[in-house]
Amino acid sequence: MAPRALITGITGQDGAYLARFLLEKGYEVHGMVRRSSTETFERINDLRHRITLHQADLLDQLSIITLLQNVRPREVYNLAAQSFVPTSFLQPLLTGEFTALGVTRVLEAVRLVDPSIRFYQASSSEMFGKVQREPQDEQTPFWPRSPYGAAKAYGHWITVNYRESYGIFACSGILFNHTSPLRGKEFVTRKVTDAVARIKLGAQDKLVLGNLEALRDWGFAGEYVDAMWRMLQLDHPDDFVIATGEKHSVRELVELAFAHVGLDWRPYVTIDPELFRPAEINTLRGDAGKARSQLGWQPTLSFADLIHMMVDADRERVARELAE
Ligand code: NAP
Ligand code: G4F
Repeated sequence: MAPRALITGITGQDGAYLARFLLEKGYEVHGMVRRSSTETFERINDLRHRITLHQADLLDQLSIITLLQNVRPREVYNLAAQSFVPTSFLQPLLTGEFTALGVTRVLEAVRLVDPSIRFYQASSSEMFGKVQREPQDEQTPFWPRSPYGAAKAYGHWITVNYRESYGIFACSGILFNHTSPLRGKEFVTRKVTDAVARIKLGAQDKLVLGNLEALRDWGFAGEYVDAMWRMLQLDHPDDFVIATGEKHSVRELVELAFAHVGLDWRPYVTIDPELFRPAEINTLRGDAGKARSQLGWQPTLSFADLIHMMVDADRERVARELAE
């Protein structure tokens, strides 16, 4: 019988890649979606006939319990969250409800319905915040710099706590920034590649950004979902940093994306101090040595190839939209 997995956040970037990855591995894939007045599900539209979607919400404990009772999955991947850092400063309480307490609600459902379920928590390098060591690994202390980072730190520790208290097979993947052509357009990588495509095709004339000096460790989402799955196949649950080990600035990202279409970025980019954050994370770079040795996982796509792939995908899409 095909193993059965449930993905919360299946409509997001990682959910869409993970659903494809698990289908290829022969899984029966179920996804949790929240009610909306307009159902677009644009990242998973091509998969709709191969997956089963169920309505539930991270805010509603009973809906998650009922979902697990109906689906009875072997693996649960908890990817759902309010994941945009600037929004977490504007809506800190809602972010705490979704991104922190939402984890406890899913873990409580696992504990009550079937404690043998294998559980993956989408933790984040945002927990390292004001970094205490470079590069960051599983032993590096956390110092979150946003309500989102603080909520993820809670989600991480409650996952460890359910493992230690109730023996639940619960893993926390501490993933550094990962992106793709399916990335939300509010995040800086996709904001830049979408703008470059539109500028090249004459549909936009400037790009307004915040802090160009921030450094991030960016990988490809399509490769990172493989690491999530590998964690749940271990003999014993554990926590892993997933990263490339390289860091690049937002400025480098911008230069690279514009150069790929033969443009100099300087005439197009302006800086708006409103886009700076109340507290910034200046630098992040992960050490995924433990994942390499214990999961056999390592990233292969270079930063330049990743950004070029995203610019190419946005150029194709924008050209199609302009032709319609
Ligand atoms: P994303 O594209 O923003 O997707 C977030 C998902 O969560 C969406 O499917 C969203 O549904 C769902 N969601 C939000 N609130 C919900 C609620 N109350 N009930 C049910 N579902 C809800 O995020 P992503 O980039 O795929 O990231 C996946 C996870 O990894 C997130 O937890 C994120 O915080 C974490 N993470 C991401 C990165 C990264 O660089 N991408 C790095 C580290 C950790 P709607 O479509 O309805 O909005
Ligand atoms: O793309 P970003 O918004 O991603 P950020 O804040 O690093 O968070 C992402 O990665 C985390 C993993 O570390 C995830 F947990 C989280 O869910 C999310 O996926 O911003 C990256 C950097 C920041 O330093 C920001 O200040 O880019 C800088 N930046 C400069 N101009 C900008 C902009 N960010 C955005 N979103 N928009 C700008 O115009």
